[in-house]
Amino acid sequence: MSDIGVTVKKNEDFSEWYTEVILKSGLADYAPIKGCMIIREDAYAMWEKIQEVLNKKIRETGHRNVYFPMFIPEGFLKQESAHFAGFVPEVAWVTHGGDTPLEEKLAVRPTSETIMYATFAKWIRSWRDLPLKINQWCNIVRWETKATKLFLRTREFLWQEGHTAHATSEEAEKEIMYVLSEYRDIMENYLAIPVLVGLKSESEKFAGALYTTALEAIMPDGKALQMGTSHNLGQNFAKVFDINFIGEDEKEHKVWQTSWGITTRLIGAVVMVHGDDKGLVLPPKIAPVQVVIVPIPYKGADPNAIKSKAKEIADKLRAKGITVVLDDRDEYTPGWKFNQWELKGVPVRIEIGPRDLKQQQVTVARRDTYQKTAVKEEEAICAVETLLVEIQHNLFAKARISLEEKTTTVQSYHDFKKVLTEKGGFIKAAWCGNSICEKKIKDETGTTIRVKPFEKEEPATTCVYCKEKAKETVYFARSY
Ligand code: 86X
Repeated sequence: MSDIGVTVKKNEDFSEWYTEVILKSGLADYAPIKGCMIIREDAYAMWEKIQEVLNKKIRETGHRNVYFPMFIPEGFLKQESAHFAGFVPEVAWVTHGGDTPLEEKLAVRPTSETIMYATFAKWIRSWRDLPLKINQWCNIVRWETKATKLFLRTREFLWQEGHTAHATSEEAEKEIMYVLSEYRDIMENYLAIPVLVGLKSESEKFAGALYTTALEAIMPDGKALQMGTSHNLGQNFAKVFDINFIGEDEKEHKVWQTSWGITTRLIGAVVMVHGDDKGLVLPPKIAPVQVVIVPIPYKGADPNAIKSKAKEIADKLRAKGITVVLDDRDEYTPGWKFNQWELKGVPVRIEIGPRDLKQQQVTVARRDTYQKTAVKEEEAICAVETLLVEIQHNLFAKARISLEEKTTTVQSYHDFKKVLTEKGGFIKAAWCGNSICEKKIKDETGTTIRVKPFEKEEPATTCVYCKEKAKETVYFARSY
């Protein structure tokens, strides 16, 4: 048991637990390059599920997938120096082809605005070419200098980047809100992770944007995690890259743009939020395996009777579109298999033993609560379908309670700091809107404004820091 199962308790050393769960469940492995990781089969399957869901949504609304080169000529990034200056230390460069130095060095894309928007300028001529709505699934390289962490911060990661150009500001705004709501649907109804949605403050927004919106979740250690972002770029890039169109009014205009993205860090969030001391706990809607069937053989009886019953049930579940593994390997004991599939977070386990066979029933165990029930064979398929839905809901409900527990409203800076040391999480406080206060709070506590919620609640009172009149209520937190 010792080195197969998880040895660290989630609430004793969260960070160690996280790494151990990922490595032992086989989601990922370290790569022989510092700061890089190997995304293994099960994690990649989850990423494909996220792709499938988002692709379906955005295709229905007229977005198309594309692929741009991963190499960006230095000149492109320089054109846009105002926004990229701060990022330069993170850029990885290709300088040689074989032994020959390149005439112009090439950045390995840290994001694709510049190469895409230089091309938009060529593609867009008239209002008839708008809106232009594209999306790219690709890898991204950012040469992190901070400590890396599996899924959350690696020097290479996978993402999607959506980029749109519109004739009007209103259309761009609609796009941003549309993307946010679809992201939210994925996070809450697929990953079962509740999020706060709102605006970033001026100092936290993407420098190239008019404003940045984001979805933020809270992790069990009280740190916030940005789950996705959607920017209103206004005409900032249109000005730099000359993305102009002739309008219906026959005059020349600049386009209005948006960009938005989610990354493989979402998988890290799923591990953190739902996992337990035995390993992963995967929401059924993104689990690569939703049901595992473990036949329990017994001495002195026909193992084939159990195996063929197991096969029959597996086929019936598969016919309902459920992903099933029938683990009838003889070289492992049932107990070993239970541990292994629990480690991998499979939502439902079906056991079929001699007693079950005799009584025409199966034993159903759920991963989220460890509850085990005997179910009549003829009701088994329906019961499992219902159970998968229930587990999905239960995981979300638990995560929502955790978000609520980890959100504290404070009136004073004294309470702010007290809450931060005692439990962390989101700290909801009134703020004057001044970036000087924001900066002081950041320097003194390590927290940043994660989000300024769209839904404005109670009228704000006085700023938690300077005690001047407050402009709004915002959420602070330490973050990944
Ligand atoms: C900001 C902005 C935006 C499309 C998204 O957030 C969603 C998808 N892009 C990305 N950003 C950078 O622009 C950036 C640029 C360079 Cl050169 C870099 F090295 C790192 C960066 N990180 C973030």
